[in-house]
Amino acid sequence: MPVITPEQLVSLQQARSHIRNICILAHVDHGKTTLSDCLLASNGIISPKMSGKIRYLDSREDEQERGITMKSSGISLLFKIIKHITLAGTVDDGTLSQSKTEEDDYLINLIDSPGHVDFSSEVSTASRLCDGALVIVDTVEGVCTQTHTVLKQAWVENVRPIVVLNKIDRLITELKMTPTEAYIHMKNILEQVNAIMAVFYSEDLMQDDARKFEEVQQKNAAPTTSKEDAEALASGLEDWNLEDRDDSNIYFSPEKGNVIFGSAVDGWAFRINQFASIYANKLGIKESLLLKVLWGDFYLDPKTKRVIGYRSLKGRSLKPMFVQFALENIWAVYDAVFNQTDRSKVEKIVKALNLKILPRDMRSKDSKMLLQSICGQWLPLSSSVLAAVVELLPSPLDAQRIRMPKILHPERHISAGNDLAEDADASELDRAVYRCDASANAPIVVYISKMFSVPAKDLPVNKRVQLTAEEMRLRKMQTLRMRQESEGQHPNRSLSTEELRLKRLSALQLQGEGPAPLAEMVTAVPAPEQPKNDDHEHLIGFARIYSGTIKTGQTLHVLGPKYDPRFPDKYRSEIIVEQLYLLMGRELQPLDEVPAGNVFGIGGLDAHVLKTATLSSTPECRSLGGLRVDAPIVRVALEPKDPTQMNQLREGLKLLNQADPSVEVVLQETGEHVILTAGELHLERCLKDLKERFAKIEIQCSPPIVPFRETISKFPSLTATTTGEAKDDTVDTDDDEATEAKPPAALPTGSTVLYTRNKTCKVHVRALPLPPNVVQFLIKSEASIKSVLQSDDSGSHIDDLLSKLKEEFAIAEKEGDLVEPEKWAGVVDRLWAFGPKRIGPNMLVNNIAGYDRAVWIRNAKASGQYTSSNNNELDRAFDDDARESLEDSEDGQQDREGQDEGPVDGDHILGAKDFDGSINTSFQLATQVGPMCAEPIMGVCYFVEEFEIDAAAQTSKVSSLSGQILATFKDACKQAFLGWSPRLMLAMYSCELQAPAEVLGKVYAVLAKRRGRIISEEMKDGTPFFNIKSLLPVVESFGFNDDIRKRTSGAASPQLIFSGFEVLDQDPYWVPTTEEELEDLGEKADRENLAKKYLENVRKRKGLFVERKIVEHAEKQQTLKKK
Ligand SMILES: Nc1nc2c(ncn2[C@@H]2O[C@H](COP(=O)(O)OP(=O)(O)OP(=O)(O)O)[C@@H](O)[C@H]2O)c(=O)[nH]1
Ligand SMILES: [Mg+2]
Repeated sequence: MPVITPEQLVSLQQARSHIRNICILAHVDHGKTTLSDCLLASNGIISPKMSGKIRYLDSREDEQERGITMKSSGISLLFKIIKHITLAGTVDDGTLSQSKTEEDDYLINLIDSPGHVDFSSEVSTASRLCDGALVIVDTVEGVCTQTHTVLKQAWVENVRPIVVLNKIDRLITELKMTPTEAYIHMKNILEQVNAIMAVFYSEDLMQDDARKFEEVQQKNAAPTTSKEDAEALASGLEDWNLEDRDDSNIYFSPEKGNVIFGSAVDGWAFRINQFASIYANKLGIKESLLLKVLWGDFYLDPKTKRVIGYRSLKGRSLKPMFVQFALENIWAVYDAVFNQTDRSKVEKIVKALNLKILPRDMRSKDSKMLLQSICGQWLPLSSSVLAAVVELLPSPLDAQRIRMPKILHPERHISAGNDLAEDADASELDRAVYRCDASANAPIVVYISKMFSVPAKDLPVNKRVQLTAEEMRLRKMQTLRMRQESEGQHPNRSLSTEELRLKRLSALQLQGEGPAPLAEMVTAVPAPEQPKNDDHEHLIGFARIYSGTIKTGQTLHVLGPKYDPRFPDKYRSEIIVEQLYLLMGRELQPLDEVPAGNVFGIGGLDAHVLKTATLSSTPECRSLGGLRVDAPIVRVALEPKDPTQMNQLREGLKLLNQADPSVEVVLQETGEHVILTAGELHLERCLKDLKERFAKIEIQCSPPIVPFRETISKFPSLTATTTGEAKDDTVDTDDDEATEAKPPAALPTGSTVLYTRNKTCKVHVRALPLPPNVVQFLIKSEASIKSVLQSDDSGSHIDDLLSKLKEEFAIAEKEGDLVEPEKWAGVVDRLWAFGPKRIGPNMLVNNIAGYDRAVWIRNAKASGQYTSSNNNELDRAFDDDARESLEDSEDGQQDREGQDEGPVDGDHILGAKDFDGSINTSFQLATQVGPMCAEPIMGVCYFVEEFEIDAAAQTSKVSSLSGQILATFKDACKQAFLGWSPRLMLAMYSCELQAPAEVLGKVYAVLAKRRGRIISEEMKDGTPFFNIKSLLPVVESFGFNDDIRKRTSGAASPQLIFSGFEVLDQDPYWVPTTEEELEDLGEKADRENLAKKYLENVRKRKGLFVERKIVEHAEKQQTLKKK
């Protein structure tokens, strides 16, 4: 296998039409890294014998140990296509047609991504940089959750996919399917994949239609000037209704070439065109026609030698052509090879296929090896896959025209077929990006999708490089000479001219080095500025250049994800490009420049880029936006084992935060360092990185901290019939600020009346549970609520959101989900705020007689207090548990919205209007820190029924009262909450796993032990596997994966995906009261009360009061002692 040199690759970087940027996507363990091994072997990076075994791109130790990829990594490959070109000629004029061959080189920038859900952010970063994707589906497991996710990712990012049906060998050897069964099985899988694509397509279509309808309506609303206008409009309406949209290009079908069949581990793969070209001559059928019938229910009539369809079968048992001509051949090879006793069949096959198999391989007892060498020659995987890539996936020149408008201008709608690269209205910069312009004067636009860390010793400047033969000869002579001199041999002998020349040359080479050992084959090339600390970590940006040519020494602007060209001073810095690299898997190859359209690595950005960034030669460039990363769910607190090493930990955390797209590092108010990770495996990787690379210290890690939510049920509280009884057990917050009103018992459930400490102000709050559909709607709408809060003019968006909310309440009323239905009439029109963090799933509603406030944020807008910027500050104040990020710890200041600090003028009567902001703030605080165990509240609506200020207090300053009101109101919310029977909500994972029937019992046992709930159980067609979907509380999930693997001896491996919060229907404050209950469950019933157990654990962790009997059965212990 010829080794491809980096120089060959670099020279191809200029040929933009010959570049393909692709990533490999799939569900976990479907064979991505194994497949990339085969592609690497074709470039001589690894030996073909090792391909599929070493998983070269899994370069981390833990990746190799566990067999799971944990990061995406890039590598550049070269692919040669030899084209046979038939030169035109006619028989008439005497010139016969001739053919010649032409070689074409392609540069493939390949990114292998992880399939485990914990690392799904790595998939986002990979697909952002690529134009095409190989989506691998394991034919045994079929379409899995992550298959769906990666197809969606490719769809959203406009990345063109090719499907690879992998592990076909398992259908033959493990599942013992016949070729026909395998064909039906694979047909099913393809249908499933296409059904997913159809859903994406129709979703987009519906959105498109809705948008067009809106546009037409808006035009309609504008007064039309002429009859023609009106007609044009009407025809426009008809147009989009009748528009015939072609969706055929989105589906996968072998005849189109976008489906590859193969086995990565055995190194073979094919597309049906390969068999079409083999059989076209033999069958006397045109290749193009054969291509159309080689997949699907088409049969070759043995009598007529004609292709017939299913209907013409007329009961005959013919096999589909795909089975007869493709699969049966492969099955025959497997049969022959695994038949150890009779090797003659193999010899026959080898001869028929005209392959050259080494006699050593032929004689080998290792059938797998023989199989690999036969199949690898007959249907080499790399050629089939890379030919499909080159043929079907777009070059950056084509892809950027389609992909970049959406990435540069996500807010605009760009209709298909509009070529913006030639659009005169587009800016020069935009056009350069769409055209992938690499010319020297084109503006430079580079996107960095993630930062990854490389130990300093692995950087090319510090790498040991191979010496050439000449260099080695020189060195050898030099050493010999030195030895001779030192031994005093022939000290006075004069040197020959040749020896002198060599001596001079080698002295130049070995400047500053002592005598080197004779046998040394490699040497370190001294770097111009070698880092002093060799075990340092360097961060390299994983980047793609969309326009211009980036060169070392250039000065570029670094634009943060929030950068806006209208404010060029914010989120922008400048750098001088220091190092550029060709990504070669485990290695980096230094480059001087990279032209547009390439994926590459860039160093020296540590101080400028956190996770993603855009680099440009002009500040007019827009930021190419951050990536959507799912919120991490598993959090742990960390501390160094040796307390004096706190600084190292902080530095390490900073590096980790930068180098991992989905980890979040926070410094809590308590001073604790907390990291949030996507799952248990991700956490493990982060800890390993911290200990071994980033902080290099021993670290102690708390048990995982799982989030809970607090909510209320439809039933009155069991323990607190009057307000405040459960107080002792609740979170203690500024209680002394409030005093209770006298007759609380007369009020309906969930009501609280409190006075401020100086008795001048009365607040009356009532809490009611929100109906479930409204809660779900508020959770779903979080992003849109946030965008309304952040934008300055969003009139129509506010209306839109509120009308949808009204619809949800109407649905809840119809379904009978409202507690006290009469209470909810017109509730949306009196909406005050959402909370916590102003976007959460709880509502504050104004029921104060005489206080007319405009709905939601309209009120603040009307009174001029509201700007999106002050809102941002408030947002930050409540951002994730009021914690601060390590980077900008000074930003965590709390801000009270719209407070009027001035004195009150003479005739102004103080009322709710003056304390609108305080009340909102205390609602935010009350919902952020619930009364049960200080976790956020979910699904509660607080009605402010009364708010009165005494005549005596009318002369006070607003500022002096607002503190007391804030505390009292917060307390009132808390007590109103406890008027209902409270519930904990558990974070849930949805868990999907496949398991063979014989281990099902064990799987269920593990699930049951961990309080999982089975949702569905289906047998996978044609396989002995069951697909089990279940829900599992996150709090019970730690160690679940290992547990399942151990109990089933590795037969089942689950995927856990966070699916939201679910009510645990148990009152944690419930205690047995009747005699029977007392007898059965004991005085406290704590063993039965799971909610109580969870609650107490959280309270204990947070240092809150937990009622405990420390010594139980003390007498018994005494008696034992006496014995
Ligand atoms: N029988 C068979 N096994 C395969 C094939 N391809 C991959 N495997 C095996 O499947 C397992 C997983 O392969 P990987 O290449 O690590 O899978 P992956 O998709 O990279 O996995 P992640 O990166 O962790 O998501 C390994 O044990 C491979 O040997 C195949 O074609 N046939
Ligand atoms: Mg992998």
